[in-house]
Formats: sequence, structure tokens, C-alpha cells
Amino acid sequence: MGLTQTGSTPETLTAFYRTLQEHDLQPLWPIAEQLLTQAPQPATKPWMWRWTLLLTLAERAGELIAIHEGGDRRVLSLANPGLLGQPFATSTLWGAVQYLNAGEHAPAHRHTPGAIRFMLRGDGVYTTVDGDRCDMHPGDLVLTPSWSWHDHNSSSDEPVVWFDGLDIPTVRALDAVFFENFPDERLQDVVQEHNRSERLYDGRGLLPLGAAADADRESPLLIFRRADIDAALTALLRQTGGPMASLEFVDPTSGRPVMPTMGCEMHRLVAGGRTRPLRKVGSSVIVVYSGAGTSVIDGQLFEWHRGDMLAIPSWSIVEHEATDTTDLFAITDTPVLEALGLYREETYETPQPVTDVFR
Ligand code: GTQ
Ligand code: FE2
Repeated sequence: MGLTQTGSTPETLTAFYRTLQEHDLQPLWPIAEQLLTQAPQPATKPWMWRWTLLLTLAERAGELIAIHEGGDRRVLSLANPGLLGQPFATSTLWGAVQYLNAGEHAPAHRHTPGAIRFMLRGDGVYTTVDGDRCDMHPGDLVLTPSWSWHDHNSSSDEPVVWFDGLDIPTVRALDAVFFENFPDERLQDVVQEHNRSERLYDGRGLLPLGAAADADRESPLLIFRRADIDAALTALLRQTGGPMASLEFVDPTSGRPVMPTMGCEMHRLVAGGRTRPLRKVGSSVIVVYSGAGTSVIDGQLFEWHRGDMLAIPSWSIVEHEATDTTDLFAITDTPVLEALGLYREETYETPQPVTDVFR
């Protein structure tokens, strides 16, 4: 609160504040401390959604909701209870499970929010991205960059489930959301052979001449395979000696994050391994791809298993411990913070005390 000038009285001040309000003005001095906090005060809560529950309810959606009747994408979004009923996992990230019954198709459309698919369960499904049919097997990452046409197609005889990560809250905050359905037909024209981007850009440092010079905002390589991810984690772990190996998925033409708005990472923590407490600016959503263990987030203990999904708020102190060797997939908003010069992080030497257990 500002000091008052001699001559001002409670009455004149009250009248003045009312006048300000009537003219759509607000004084800074009463709200400065809530506005310019010493450190981030995220509304996002540390949270976890269990795989057993996600799968059960996705299956229920598969029974109850047909894809054409308002369920064009059969998606259950992770809705963080700190975010006042908004369908967002964190203040900047959308996380969800998507479920297709055997033989179903989700129709083509495009939008300015960028998306990633991290395949979890089932096989025989592909996402067509601008005409390129990208096969998705468990543990694969497939990109659907901003404004690219995409549809999902199952030729499987069983249901398939994957994790969707999008930057919807970020793009919405910037009032930059556009959406369009694919004209006329439900499916796009396709190039004959599947996985075109993989054939062109997955050359281990060998690219079509000019591709690096023409590097775009998003990765032209749309698929990252589980076998390659596994091999890279194994090699990195062997080099560093552990306990954790951390990879970022990057655009091979630029070395930059796969999307300007969203980072994708994979972390392997060996059985018995424990990370040092880390806090960083920006939020993330973690999907436990394999393994089991615990995390402490701002003093709260989370016990997780394969398929569980966690929301990590900005500037929360996070440490992980693996009971079985664990692969954690994560989406982050780090590229946004890096681009704007807002990224910072701190690590600590000693574990934080556990004061609370999640549910
Ligand atoms: O699969 O195209 O989770 O458009 C949210 C919006 C998935 C999709 C989501 C989408 C999609
Ligand atoms: Fe979409």
C-alpha cells in the first residue's frame, strides 16, 4: 500500500478508488505484491492421473461415444484441479488420452496448436500428417505440427490408446487459435508409401542437400521410433554412468526442439536411482512409459506405475526415484521460455522433506 499524502482523508480516498473503478482503472499499489511475485505462483497443482483409471474410462468412452456424433476425437483431457475447471493439464499444456476402437477413423482437420502423439497401447494405427501416413507403435512419438492436416486411422482388430500433448493453453493465451475441418472428404490424399518423413530425414546426420539450409520452425521428421529412443538412452546411460539419462527430441535439420511451443523429452532412471531436486521455470506433463517409482513434488509424494501421468507446475521442486528401471516421457513448454529469455533452473544437493502423500 502506498503512503497517503497529507490532506487526504479516508473519505477522499474511498471516493477516489470508486472513481478509478468507474473509469476502468486500477491502482498498482494495492496489488503490486500479488502481481510481481518474488517467484512464480502457479495455479497448476502437482497432480497425477492413474493409468488403470484412464484406461477404464477411455474404454467406457469407446462404448458410449461414436466418433461421428460430436466425438470427432475421442479424447479425455487431463484437467488440473488448480485450473478452475479448464481442460488443461498445466497452465500451458494440454495432455490427454485418445482412444480408437478397432477399424475407426478420426476425420482430418488442422489447427494452429501443435500436437504430439505418444503411442501407448495397441498397434495397426497411423496418423496421416499432410498426406504422410505415420505408423504408430507403442513407444513411438509422432508429431502433428501447427496447421498440419491430420487424421487418425486404425486398421487394428483391437482398441488403441495414445497420449496427446498439445500447446492449446499457450496458443489460446496468445489468442492465436485457428481451426479448420478438411474440405469434403473425411480423409486426405496420401503419398503411397507410409512414413515418408522417416525415409527422408532419419539419416543419422545425413540429410537431403539443402534441408538444413531450409530448416523450418517445426521438425520435418515426424516420427521417432521406440527402438531408436531405447538405443539412444542405453548409449547415453553407458557414457554418463547414470543414474539418469535424459534425451530431447529435436528437429534433425536444425537441432532445435521439435516444435517452437513444446519440447519433448525422454528420461531413463535406473532401478534404485534417484535424481537431485530440480526446479525450473515452465510446466510439464510426464507419462510413465515403463517402470515404477516415486516423485516428490513440492514436498508431496507421488507413487507411480506404468502409464500414470503427472502434471508438474512451474518452479516446483521435483525429484524422482525409480524402484524399477523407468522411462519417463515428458512434454514441456521450455522452448517458449527459452525463446523469450525467461528460462531458469536451480538444483539442490539435499532431498526435500516429504510432508504429504498424493491421495
Ligand atoms: O487428435 O487431432 O487431444 O485436435 C486435442 C485436439 C487431439 C487430435 C487432442 C485434437 C486432437
Ligand atoms: Fe487435431
